[in-house]
Amino acid sequence: MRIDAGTDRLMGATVTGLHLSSASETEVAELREAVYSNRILLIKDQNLAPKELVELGRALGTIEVYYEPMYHHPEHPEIFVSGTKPGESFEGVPQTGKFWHADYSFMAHPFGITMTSPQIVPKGKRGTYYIDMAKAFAALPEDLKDLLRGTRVEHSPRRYFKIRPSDVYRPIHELQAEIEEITPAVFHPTVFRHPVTGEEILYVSEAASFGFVDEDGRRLAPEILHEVLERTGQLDQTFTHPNIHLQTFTEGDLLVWDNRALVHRALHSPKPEPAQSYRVTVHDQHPFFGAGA
Ligand code: 7UC
Ligand code: FE
Repeated sequence: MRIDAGTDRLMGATVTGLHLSSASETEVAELREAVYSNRILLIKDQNLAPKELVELGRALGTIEVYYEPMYHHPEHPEIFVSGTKPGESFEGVPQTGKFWHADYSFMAHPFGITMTSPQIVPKGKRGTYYIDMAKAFAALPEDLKDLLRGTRVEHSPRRYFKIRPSDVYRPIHELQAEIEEITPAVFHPTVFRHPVTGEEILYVSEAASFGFVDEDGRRLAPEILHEVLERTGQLDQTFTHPNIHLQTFTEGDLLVWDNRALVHRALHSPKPEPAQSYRVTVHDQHPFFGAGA
């Protein structure tokens, strides 16, 4: 197995020569370590069957099954299906994650690792954008960093919750109330220590964050959230902000990333081309929010 830190100045490493079925414990330990030090691993030539993807998830930690069954693979609920494969008997949810977010940040217990296995990659523009929120935090002005440390940030899925087929003809207020009941807003530390790398992570995303609360429970001005999103690159509609990394991939690859340090945003083909990916998400051995949170 080889792990080559990429030439991209921002993040990512490419892994070649990994044979999962015969991988040694040392190799698996090396892989785990590499996820945190490189943020993203693009593992080549895997072509994992759904069952193998689930097994890998179990080998890495505890799989989190997505709370909304609409996304589940019919035979393997551990797999979240984005998009549809023509000719398949089930349909995945199209256009998922087309907004800056960290997976499950709106839950009380987010997971540390996200893996995706692209099944169909369209010929047109496709990939995933990432921003490293440790680097983004480090680059903020000192007074803004100080203002954010010790505050909490409100996270909720309410803005991007997808209408399900079963929601047709339901009054919108009923659905809104249901979202607040099933996934009530959570207040996470705005800045926490990464339990492995020790870096300070800014846990803020355009999709899920709804403002900051100080130690006395007072709301900070909404302009501060806007400034944080702007400075980190999450409001850049051109995706040319220096913090933004575009990760591309092909069929057969397996993408594994650090869901603590990164926010991501799917880039879906503007043309209605078939696209599909499988996702498995895993709680690793470390507390999500490291010390100092
Ligand atoms: O349909 C979607 O884009 C699903 C999205 C709201 N999930 C984000 C998550 O945290 O896993
Ligand atoms: Fe996501």
